[in-house]
Amino acid sequence: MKVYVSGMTCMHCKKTVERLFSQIDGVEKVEVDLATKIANIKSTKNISKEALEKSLEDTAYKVEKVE
Ligand code: 9UX
Repeated sequence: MKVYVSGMTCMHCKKTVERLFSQIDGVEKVEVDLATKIANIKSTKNISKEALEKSLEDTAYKVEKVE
């Protein structure tokens, strides 16, 4: 799945979002493309938008769209 995340500007942002999304149950692999602001997630089950939002709730990043 593809997740559009706003607020990321640097490599640290990328790493933080990748780490937080990786901690969600069922997520196997996360790769953030800083240029497009898209996090590509490989998972064993469907990850809800709510779960993604919750993982970023204490950060400056925001889930904009999930495809
Ligand atoms: Mo540095 Mo990336 O504060 O937000 S982690 S720009």
